[in-house]
Amino acid sequence: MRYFILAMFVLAVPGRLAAETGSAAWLRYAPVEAAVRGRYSALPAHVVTVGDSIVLKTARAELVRGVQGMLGRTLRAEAELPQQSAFVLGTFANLAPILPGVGFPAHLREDGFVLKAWRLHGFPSLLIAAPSERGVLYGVFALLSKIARQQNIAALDEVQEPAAPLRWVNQWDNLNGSIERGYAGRSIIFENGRVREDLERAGDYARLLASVGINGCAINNVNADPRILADDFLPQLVRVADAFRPWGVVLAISVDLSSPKVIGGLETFDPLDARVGEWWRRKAEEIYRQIPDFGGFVVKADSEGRLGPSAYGRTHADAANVIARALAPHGGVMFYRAFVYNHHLDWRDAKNDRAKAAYDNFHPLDGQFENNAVIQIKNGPIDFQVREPVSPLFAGLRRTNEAIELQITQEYTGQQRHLCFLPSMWEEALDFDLHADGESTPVRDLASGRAFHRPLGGFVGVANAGMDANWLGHPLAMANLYGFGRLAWNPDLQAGTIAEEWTRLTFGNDPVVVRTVATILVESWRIYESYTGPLGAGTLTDILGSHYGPGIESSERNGWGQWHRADHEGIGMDRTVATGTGFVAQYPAPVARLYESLQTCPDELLLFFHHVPYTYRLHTGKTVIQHIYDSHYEGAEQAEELVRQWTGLKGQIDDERYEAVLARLEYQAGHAIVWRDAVSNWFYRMSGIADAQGRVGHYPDRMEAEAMRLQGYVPFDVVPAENASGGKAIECAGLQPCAADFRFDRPAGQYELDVQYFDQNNGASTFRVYVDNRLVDEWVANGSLPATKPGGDSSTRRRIPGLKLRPGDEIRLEGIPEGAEHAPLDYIEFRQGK
Ligand code: GCV
Repeated sequence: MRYFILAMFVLAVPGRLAAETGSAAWLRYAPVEAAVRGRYSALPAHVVTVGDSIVLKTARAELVRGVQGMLGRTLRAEAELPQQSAFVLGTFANLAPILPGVGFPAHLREDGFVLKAWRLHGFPSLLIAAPSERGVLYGVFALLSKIARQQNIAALDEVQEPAAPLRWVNQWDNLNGSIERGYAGRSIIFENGRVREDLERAGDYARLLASVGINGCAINNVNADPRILADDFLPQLVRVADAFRPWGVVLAISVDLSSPKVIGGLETFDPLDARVGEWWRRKAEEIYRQIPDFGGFVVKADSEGRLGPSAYGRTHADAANVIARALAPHGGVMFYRAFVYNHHLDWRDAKNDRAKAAYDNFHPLDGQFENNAVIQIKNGPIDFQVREPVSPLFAGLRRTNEAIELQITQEYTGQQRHLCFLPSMWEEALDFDLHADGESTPVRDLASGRAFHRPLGGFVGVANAGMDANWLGHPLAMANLYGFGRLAWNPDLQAGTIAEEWTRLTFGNDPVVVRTVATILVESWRIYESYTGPLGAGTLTDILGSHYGPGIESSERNGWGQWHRADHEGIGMDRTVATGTGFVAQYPAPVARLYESLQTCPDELLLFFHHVPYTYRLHTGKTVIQHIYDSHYEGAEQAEELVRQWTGLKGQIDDERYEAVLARLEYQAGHAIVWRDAVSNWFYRMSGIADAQGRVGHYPDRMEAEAMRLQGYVPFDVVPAENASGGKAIECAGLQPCAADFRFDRPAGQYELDVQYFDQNNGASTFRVYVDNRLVDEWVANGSLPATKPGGDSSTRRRIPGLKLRPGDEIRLEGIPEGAEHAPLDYIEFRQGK
């Protein structure tokens, strides 16, 4: 009872915002504030849906739900057009005969919609009409979004249509329930080799996707398990399609090209063998019999160990077409990925270049693909790095459908532990003018099919949402999923507009909240870039492992081809025609000229296209090496600044989401320092050129753990050395608990103490900090970082604020190991006056 009273009290505290997990994402339908509610008082109280398809029913239910949530009014559903004002929902075909005067647009793309204020039988009404039922649903979501963002909808007369017909997400979910490059828990679709019994969350996901106009979802990893096409799997797929259907999201799957052999009982998967064609034809027929609105297949072939047409000396067009032909009679689409490259490239050959692979493989096949085949091209020629130029292949296919593949899941951009708002990057890629045929052809027009009048085209986002309540792990990462959908619908949108829209929907319309969150979002990509991947060198991460923490040398001397070629003299991949790999020649002439010349190549891509000495001066006047140092220091400071900006919102956002974001931003600020130190020390060691500002290698506020008095703890070398301060750390591998102590020898005062330790995922050590035997902090290192050993992935900061210290105080760190984690410690750092 006491708890109940306490709970009542907490709920009743005036102004306190109710806790939210983030599961509602941008579809919260939070009550509109009283001050603006009047704006919507004239909205109809009735809703009539003309037609009764499942999607129309969903549209009506969503409208009722949204209006109820935001305006506290229950719309009455009517069977016929009422003699009073109403929301009227329906397709043009159904509405035109009964609303003859309206005049719907004659040529609206499928999925477009009309929102129109109209006098119905003399009563002010609101029409939500579209060429397709899905368009009606999108119209409902658009209207509700306007109300949530407090827009005036009194005299609505708006027509919207998507830029491209295909707006899909891919999930890289494995049948066992794990997700490749997923950072938010287990799969919402699969569990233990089967489709989950409970698909409620899959349905909720489809609702989120539909709300931003996404109309297809390929549910399994492109490294596809052939079992997905086994006969006994189909009934399970039927259930997923059923969960998606009310939201107009078509189900698609990734398939393995060798399926006819591996699960089909044939001795071959040669795409030109008639038996193989027949196998795909029958398979497609069987699927469509049970899932008539099935979307199609995604294929990754001859890439990263996947089998492909090269096994039989066939082309990618042969492979794509045999499947496309099987899908065509049913209206299915065949997405064939251009991410084809040799990951055993000889790194000693300076002419080898992974960036050339997609164009080399697909450009010669232009015009040979079926009309329902779509080449799915990653935005950059390498692999979702923090900064890349756009793939030249976008301009290299004129008689072939294409789609741009963007990565929502932050594989190389902080894995949803760091904030990185990707629409800022995508906006630049989509706006980039490739000048195909000398005309203006921004990537958005090439990908959507507009530039070369292709029948199909579009946008694919690798989302990898998971079972975490907030879908993507970092509460602010959902802005990336939202932003992907918005850009797929309208690639002319600016990142700032998207950030603002998302913030209003996610956190409400308070101007300070909107300004702060939108600013944080918009700045975050450049901040992340500045401490992880300078001047187009690629994300300097552990290429061979997690793709998360720093791993500067991991890209070199192996066949993966993500080389930055840094040595003692200089850095960068020479991709010029004159002296390099010749990659630049894959771009249309005006773009090739821009990149070929050192004079015109933009600084931010310099090292992608050129190998230069560390002393080379950028357009900014700085040398490359000084830029590397400065950007890493500035980036780490800006990451700290994000924390400061966020804390200004305390009390203006519900505590649950406020704390969840704060924890991630604080972690990011600490890890940005790990990145900063690793990269700048590595380049200092490599170049031998000191930082003009004297920061690199000098840490006057630091006390190395190995320099303390150790009891039980033993120093060891961290590999690679730059991933720990001084290259060393201490661990407690023997008798426990262990301790490390020292006497404080700085001026008396108030200090903030940062303890840098390693948080592995194979143990949960306990750490305690004492000042003169007084316990001042204690924590358990039980995070879920992608690391089983001390290093750049696991290095983590614990901040202890407000410590009063005097010279002579004994500071003691105690570590109690657990599992394979030996309570490893790197250093502590003091900051005065905090
Ligand atoms: C699904 C990168 C990722 C892989 C991914 C691959 C792809 O290499 O690291 O996990 O595989 O891209 O896009 O196919």
